[in-house]
Amino acid sequence: MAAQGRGSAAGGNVAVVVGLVLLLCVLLQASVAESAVFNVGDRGGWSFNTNSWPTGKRFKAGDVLVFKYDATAHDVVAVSAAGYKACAKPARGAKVYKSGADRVTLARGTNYFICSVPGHCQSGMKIAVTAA
Ligand code: CU1
Repeated sequence: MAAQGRGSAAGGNVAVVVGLVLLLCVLLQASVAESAVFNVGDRGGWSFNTNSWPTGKRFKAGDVLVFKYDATAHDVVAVSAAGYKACAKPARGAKVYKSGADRVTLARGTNYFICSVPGHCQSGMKIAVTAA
């Protein structure tokens, strides 16, 4: 392939294009590596049985979780490990998100979120996301 193109104008152009495409790939990869954006629950959004969604995914501090849901039916509350485990009523002053399209930046360590509507957390509307 390289031998065929050598010396011809067409071969030179192909090499330039390939070089540019490679450069673009490297640049895109670099920007992705800085911080990733995850849609919680993928297409289903933030809903029941989302607790298994983080399984097998790799998160880093600074990555962004996007919670999409019907704001009249649900919310998102950042809770402690104990609050997550027990599906406890969030403590006063807990960070509550309720726009229906919330973006939350992950802190290093494990980040816990539940829906505070009674019964929802117990139905799996909870996630624990560990950011490296
Ligand atoms: Cu809910």
